Amino acid sequence: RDTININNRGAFILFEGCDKAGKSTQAKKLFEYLKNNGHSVELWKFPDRKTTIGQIINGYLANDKELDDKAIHLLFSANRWECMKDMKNLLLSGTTLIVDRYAYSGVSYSVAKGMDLDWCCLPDRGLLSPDIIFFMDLTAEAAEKRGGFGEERYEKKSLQEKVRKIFYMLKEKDNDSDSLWKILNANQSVEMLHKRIVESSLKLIEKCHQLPLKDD
Ligand code: DGP
Ligand code: NA
Ligand code: NA
Repeated sequence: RDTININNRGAFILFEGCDKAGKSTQAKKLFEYLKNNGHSVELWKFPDRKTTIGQIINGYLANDKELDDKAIHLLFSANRWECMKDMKNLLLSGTTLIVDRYAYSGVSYSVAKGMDLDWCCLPDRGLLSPDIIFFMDLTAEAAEKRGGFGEERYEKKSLQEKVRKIFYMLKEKDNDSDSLWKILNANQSVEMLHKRIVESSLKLIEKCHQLPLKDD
């Protein structure tokens, strides 16, 4: 594991979970909170549909385009890789990054389709590691009640159930000694969740100032 020693770096805060779990809502609320309290902070989202690669991904998710499972998996990963340099520079310059989905979604959705776990993990090896993962946990039944799933490719109850199981598998696979994963019951009020997320994030940001940045 390579490490870069730096003082006063920003924290890499990740939100993960199934569709409809409330990741984007909480990521945005945390962003606003930190910004309003004088922190240097940016909000990022994957897939980043604005890049050339992101536009292909968008077409695939909208069911406009069919792509080989392995090809689309690699494109999702490439969409993260193309941002690494900018993310690293921001973190090293002291900016905290709040990221809405990342490599854990990358692996979970592909493995849920029936792809091999080890093969799926490989392309993301070496990406920057998050300092904390807020896993917004919601059952597929509860997700469906939130106005139902939309038209996009993966928004189906049976697939979401598998995705959720694989997220838990990835948590087990991470030897979680420094409690990277925070499992949050997403079936509670937006404000309760926000309060808890702010508390953990403030502690983390303080701690990260003295920690090296990890890429594994
Ligand atoms: P979102 O914009 O967060 O609603 O995500 C779009 C959909 O794409 C959602 O169903 C989750 C899925 N997704 C996100 N990242 C990846 C990835 O890296 N690989 C795969 N296969 N699916 C992903
Ligand atoms: Na979605
Ligand atoms: Na979202």
